[in-house]
Amino acid sequence: MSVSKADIKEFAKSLGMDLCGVAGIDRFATSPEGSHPHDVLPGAKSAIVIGVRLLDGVIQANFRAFEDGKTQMKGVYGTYGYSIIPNFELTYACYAVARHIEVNAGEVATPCSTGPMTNGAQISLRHAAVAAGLGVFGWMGIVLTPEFGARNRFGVILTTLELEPDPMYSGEKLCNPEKCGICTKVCPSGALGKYEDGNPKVVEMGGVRSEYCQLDWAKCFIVEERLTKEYGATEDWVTSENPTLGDVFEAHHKNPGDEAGLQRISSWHCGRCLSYCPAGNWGKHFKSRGLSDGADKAKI
Ligand code: B12
Ligand code: SF4
Ligand code: SF4
Repeated sequence: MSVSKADIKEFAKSLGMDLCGVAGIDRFATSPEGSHPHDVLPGAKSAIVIGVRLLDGVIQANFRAFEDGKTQMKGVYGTYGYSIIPNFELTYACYAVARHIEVNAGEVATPCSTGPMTNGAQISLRHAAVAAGLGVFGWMGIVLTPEFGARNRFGVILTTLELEPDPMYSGEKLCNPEKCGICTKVCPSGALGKYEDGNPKVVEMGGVRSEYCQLDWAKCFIVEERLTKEYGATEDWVTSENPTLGDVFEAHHKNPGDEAGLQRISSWHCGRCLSYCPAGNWGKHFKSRGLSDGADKAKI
């Protein structure tokens, strides 16, 4: 039996996926060595990207924490918006799609890791989502879709099955960093550069040039993993003012485990950039329903 792109999209939908797109491997021509799809699956001809939206009811839990000080609400985001449900949903769906292809088309299909708790990053899922036409890089560096703004998570299946690629995204402009900059403003640790400071990352894929800010990983990690007292730790596990990734990894090992549920260290303490990004009709989803007073009300 052959398997078409339409079959795969229908199948992904039946698994609860909100988004599905296909990229040809030529769109990854500028990938750095080691993170090209052929480094993961030699002979891959297509990258299938699936995505789930994050529920409004889950994102609003972040607003209760950021705007009302109800920090226990972060568990809702952690479980249903970050490390547990979206990752496992995507992990199972990647596996099911890969299995569907191997069983029905007789081609090889490799499901990639989806994020926290699923061990490693074989390729950049953000780049793959853009290459599959699902959206664009927002200034904050993650992918915005017209349907859900930044509030998506992605998974990738690489396959030797040749599928017709979807066009690159060419719809309404989703990010205007020169006018917006909300992600940079709400980031508590200054991990996201300002548009006016220049020096963005530049990527060319499928004939489309994208720019996004240089993320300071170490500064984001410090907040996400609560590595200083300022962000809720019992100790300053990181003491340097300009920490390196090495400082952060060392701190990560020193930091004793907390009430992290299935993880040793809970890693969902932030997500402000994703939650307040206005793309994907943020006002209609949150402001007009009285769920958020907006980024200006977010306390650090
Ligand atoms: C590690 C990681 C982090 C790290 C580093 C983030 C980063 N931007 O790299 C930290 C902890 C800081 C982080 C934070 C968050 N993350 Co995160 N993270 C990841 C993870 C697991 C790996 C990212 C990775 O590969 N980094 C490797 C380094 C070296 O990345 P890099 O500097 O960009 O360089 C690589 C690529 O850029 C690539 N590359 C460079 N040029 C080119 C050109 C081409 C053509 C191609 C193809 C590739 C390519 O090659 C480099 C080497 O691999 C991905 C899942 C995944 N597998 O992609 C999720 C992922 C990026 N995270 C995600 C999310 C949602 C978040 C948070 C919002 C979480 C939160 N707190 O709520 C924040 C957002 C912070 C931000 N504004 O970026 C989502 C983004 C979804 C989306 N809408 O796009 C992802 C895709 C997970 C998922 N399953 O959906 N994250
Ligand atoms: S997740 Fe938080 S700390 Fe990390 S970049 Fe976004 S706003 Fe900044
Ligand atoms: S918050 Fe504004 S500048 Fe940042 S990614 Fe979203 S739309 Fe772009």
